[in-house]
Amino acid sequence: MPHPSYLTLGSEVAAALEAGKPVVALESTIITHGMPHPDNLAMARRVEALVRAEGAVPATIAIMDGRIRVGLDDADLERLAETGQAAAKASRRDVAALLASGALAGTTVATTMQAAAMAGIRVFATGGIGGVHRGASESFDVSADLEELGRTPVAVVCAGAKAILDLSKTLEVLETKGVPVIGYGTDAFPAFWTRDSGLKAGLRADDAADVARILSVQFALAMGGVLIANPIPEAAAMDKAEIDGFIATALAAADAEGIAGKAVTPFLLGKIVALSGGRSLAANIALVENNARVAAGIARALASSPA
Ligand code: PSU
Ligand code: MN
Repeated sequence: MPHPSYLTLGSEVAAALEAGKPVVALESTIITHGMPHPDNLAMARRVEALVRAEGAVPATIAIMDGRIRVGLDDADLERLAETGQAAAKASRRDVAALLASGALAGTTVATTMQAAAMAGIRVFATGGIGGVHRGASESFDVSADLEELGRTPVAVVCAGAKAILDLSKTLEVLETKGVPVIGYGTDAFPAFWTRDSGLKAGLRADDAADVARILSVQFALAMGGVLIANPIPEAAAMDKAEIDGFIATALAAADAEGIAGKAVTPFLLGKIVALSGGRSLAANIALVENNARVAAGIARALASSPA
């Protein structure tokens, strides 16, 4: 168990967990580094409301004032959204130093999984996970999200990995780490802004109960995380050729400006929002909302399935 003084559960989250009610973890790097203000705040609020509407309790996670906070109030969401990229982006390696300094930080998929597991939350919704970057054979840039999925028993509902990445290599590493990848209502591995990367997810589930059956076994065996790949809704999906063009332009700009390390993903996402005149942001918001709804359904199915 983590040292209790570093983990603070919101009262509603604590009560729900105590009573065995469904809870959905939500990350905060998507608020601080993934979207511009004020869209980030509207997204954070709406995602929490959608989780509630589906009968689960939202637990947005962040590092604030020397604590890992699980379950935030509206003032906390505002603080994260307004601070934006001036906040830290907390990956697993940053957690101790950020707690020691008391700095404000958004938690990535990796760190949110870690915190959710500490708190006893099994289901987590995000936009798209990090993965193997293009050119990783030279840069070695592989997201800590993949490592965390291999070792931490939390189900991550996403719209695939962000298509700025090398999706084929990302799936290879997920296989190496022993992570089941479940297409939700699809055989395909989705590509974040589009529904089909041309690659296969490997497993398929067609409803929340289907997913919960696999999760129950995975968690009973303490086998690590599970990726649930839920494609962006058809109506919100972008045109593949168009988004591929934006990605290529953004990658070239990152290269020209020498962007590296943890700055890469926020830089590329921001660039693509600008290039698309905000349309990629609208798609990103739609897919996160869709993931929140599906995650709440899975959390409900898991809470009512025999342990
Ligand atoms: N999903 C989104 N937008 C985001 C992210 C996910 O729709 O900004 C964030 C998550 O926090 C994820 C991070 O962990 O991007 C990946 O960062 P990196 O590639 O540096 O590991
Ligand atoms: Mn990286």
